[in-house]
Amino acid sequence: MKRGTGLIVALDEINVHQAIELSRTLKMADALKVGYPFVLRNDMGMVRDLASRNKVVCDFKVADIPNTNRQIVEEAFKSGASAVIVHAFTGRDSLKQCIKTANDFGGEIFCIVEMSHPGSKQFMDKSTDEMAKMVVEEGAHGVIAPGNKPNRIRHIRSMVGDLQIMAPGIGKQGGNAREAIDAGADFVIVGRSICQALKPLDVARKIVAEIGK
Ligand code: O7M
Repeated sequence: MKRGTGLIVALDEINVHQAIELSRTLKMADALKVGYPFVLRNDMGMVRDLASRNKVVCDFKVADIPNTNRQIVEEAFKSGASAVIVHAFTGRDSLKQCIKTANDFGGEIFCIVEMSHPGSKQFMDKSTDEMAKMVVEEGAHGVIAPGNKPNRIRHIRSMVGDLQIMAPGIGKQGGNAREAIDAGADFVIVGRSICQALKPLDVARKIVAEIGK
């Protein structure tokens, strides 16, 4: 993904009108991230609409057998996504298929290797290193690392070399954009702190200024 301001806005918990308005207002964002809350509440047509104005990252946390993964990733890219987020824990064959499909469309795959919520420790964090190693070996474009755990971003950066890192968990989950970038993230993903603000543009500008410090 092309890095401009380093801000990606997660369009969660908003309706279709707010999404359209935000997509027009938040032009400084490098991308808008849409996931299940957004797509289930609206439809994939809205993704197409957003993708005509902004770069869109489809956060479908793809985690299935290769054949099903292929279909999900295809639909995302057909709708104009620039990147799709997939889980790494389903293993090498599932990941390989996602990357192959992305390459067919000229799109990018970002893999989750650790998460920002406490439950990540229970199973996922135990396999972060193995997953990060596989992601590099298979040629994914980047990873998702917890933005509220700078030490973990630093560690994941040391594992993935120059792959891009997107870091969610900023603001509402306690993370700080500047600290996440300093620790090695290329992008921060911010949802509620921007989308639920009375003045989303002001908050977005403040975060972009923090990133740029
Ligand atoms: O800023 P928030 O907390 O309102 O939103 C954060 C967004 O990032 C929201 O869309 C989450 O689903 C997502 N996210 C995390 O919060 N933590 C993770 O570990 C991973 C993600 C994510 O985007 O995964 C791809």
